[in-house]
Amino acid sequence: MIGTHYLQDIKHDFALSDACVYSQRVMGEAHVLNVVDMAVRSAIGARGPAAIAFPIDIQSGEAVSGDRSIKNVAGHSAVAALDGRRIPPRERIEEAARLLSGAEKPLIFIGAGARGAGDEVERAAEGLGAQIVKAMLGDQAGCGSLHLGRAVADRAILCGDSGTVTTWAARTGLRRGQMFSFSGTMCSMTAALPYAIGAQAAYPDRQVVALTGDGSLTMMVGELATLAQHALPVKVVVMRSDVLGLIKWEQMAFLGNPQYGVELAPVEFAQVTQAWGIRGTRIDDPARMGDQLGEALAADGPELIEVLFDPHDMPMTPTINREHATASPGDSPAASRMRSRSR
Ligand SMILES: Cc1ncc(C[n+]2csc(CCOP(=O)(O)OP(=O)(O)O)c2C)c(N)n1
Ligand SMILES: [Mg+2]
Repeated sequence: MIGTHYLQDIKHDFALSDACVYSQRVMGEAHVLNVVDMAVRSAIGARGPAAIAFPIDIQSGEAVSGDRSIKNVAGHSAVAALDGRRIPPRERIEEAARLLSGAEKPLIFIGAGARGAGDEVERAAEGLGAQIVKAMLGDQAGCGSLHLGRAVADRAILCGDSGTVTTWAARTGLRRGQMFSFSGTMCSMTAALPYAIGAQAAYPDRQVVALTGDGSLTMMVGELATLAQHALPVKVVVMRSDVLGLIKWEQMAFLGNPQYGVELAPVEFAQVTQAWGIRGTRIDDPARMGDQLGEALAADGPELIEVLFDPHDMPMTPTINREHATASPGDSPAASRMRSRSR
């Protein structure tokens, strides 16, 4: 019924193509095997989502026993996953080495490309006497050069979200052995909880923490039901500001306007989750934050930890002075961002 204005008739492969590393529609039974192989290899090789649109008539067919296209040589498709590494040409490496060894104040800026190469990055930094600066996804490199969230477990997996919450998450700091991810390229809101669900399913023995905003959690609140349904012990920390904070600051700082249309109706998230049997903790007093956080993170099952934030606190100052640049993450814990609203 594709192309006939039938119910729910859209070009799924087109709709998903920008968001996926591979998106194809199956065109017949003989097409299935190769498309599935390519989708799996693309997802693994390019580390992104792959989508296959299956027209309903083909869903009930026989995939492998269908006639082969005469162009489709038997056995030319495979699912072998190779650990593909891109290695720059030798002359580029030598050029980089020349540049770095001549540098007076070398600085290494790493992103997700350094994933799994923490040891090598640290060795290079030591040899050069260089500082390491990490982009948000550079924390995947796992090198322990920065300060870390004290409350989370040694091998915790943190999943961040988009908003001013990203800037607070960036200041958490991680220890070696911990993992971090967020929607780094798409910068999509509502990533933290789905990422955390995936992480907890893949690593049932590790502590998984989702760091999200009240705007994001409002949009993905149904995913809390997934935690309850699958008894996934994810700890969801929601930074509650009653506002789409990042947009508010963009309106004021970039556009020079007063804030408009960004306020959220206040929601007591710690109460909402109790309907699913998920325990909720409300943190509104900086003095008790450490204890409450420790207790909630140590609990066995899923937890919702609602932290009240000052909606007027800027995610970044307009200028950076020496004090800002040298402050350690420990000097600006989330607690200092919190306004006591326990009135
Ligand atoms: C799916 C999606 N919709 C909209 C945006 C634009 N956007 C970026 S941050 C943000 C507000 C986030 O609000 P909240 O979750 O409350 O976090 P806060 O900024 O207040 O910390 C919006 C609307 C986006 N990045 N992704
Ligand atoms: Mg908010």
